[in-house]
Amino acid sequence: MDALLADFDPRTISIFTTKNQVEKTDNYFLRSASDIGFFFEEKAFDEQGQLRQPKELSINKVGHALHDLDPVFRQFSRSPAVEGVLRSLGYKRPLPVQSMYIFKQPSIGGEVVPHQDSTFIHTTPLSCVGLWWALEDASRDNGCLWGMKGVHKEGLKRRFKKAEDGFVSYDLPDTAWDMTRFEPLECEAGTLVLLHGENVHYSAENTSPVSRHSYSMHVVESAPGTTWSPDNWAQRAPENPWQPFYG
Ligand SMILES: O=C(O)CCC(=O)C(=O)O
Repeated sequence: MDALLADFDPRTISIFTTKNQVEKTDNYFLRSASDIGFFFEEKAFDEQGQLRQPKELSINKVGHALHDLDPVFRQFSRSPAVEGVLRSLGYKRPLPVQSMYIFKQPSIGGEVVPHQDSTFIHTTPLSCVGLWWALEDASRDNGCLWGMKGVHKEGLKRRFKKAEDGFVSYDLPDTAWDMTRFEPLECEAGTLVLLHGENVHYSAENTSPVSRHSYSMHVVESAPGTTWSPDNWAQRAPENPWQPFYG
């Protein structure tokens, strides 16, 4: 990631926030499904629109095709150990559809609001699983994940869909989640957290002086009988087709 950031020209700016995804037609965001895009923290800029600090401390996340396009991330994401996890979960032809390196920068790391991954990564029938690796210790102080036990049995609440004109939006308003049901998923660097696609999770703002880097990859079933929804925001460019693990 250090090497990718060193090569990145911060003049190609896009800000990432899960709060403003409604009705977004940001082509940079949509293209990142087939590419490696760089997204800045909302609080990274001053009133003149200039970065307050070096780009390395201003990026919110990098995604969403690291697992296919970057040799280092590809090797890790498609390693026998990861394949073994997916086999053990019963996937017949697992397809990694997106990957993200999230920085949770010290002091300015933005929140990720409560969501179900299947809202964004939809198949029929539902099949998404999130693999989330703590690259640094994650605690309540620096913005660890928070999950809700048992909520994956309560169904998918809404979808984030792309219309034919390229507009992406939620089909229903957000659920008023009972915040007292969330539990912190504090963990040490190196921990893998598996997130059922209908689990609801979030991470708070990082106001501490310590970063919380993580890498996550979302995988769906692609064996016959399961279909990738054509109105998902993430669709692949013809020159970079989906690449399942095996099967
Ligand atoms: O790393 C985070 O803060 C959020 C990650 C997340 O929501 C996900 O990987 O689905």
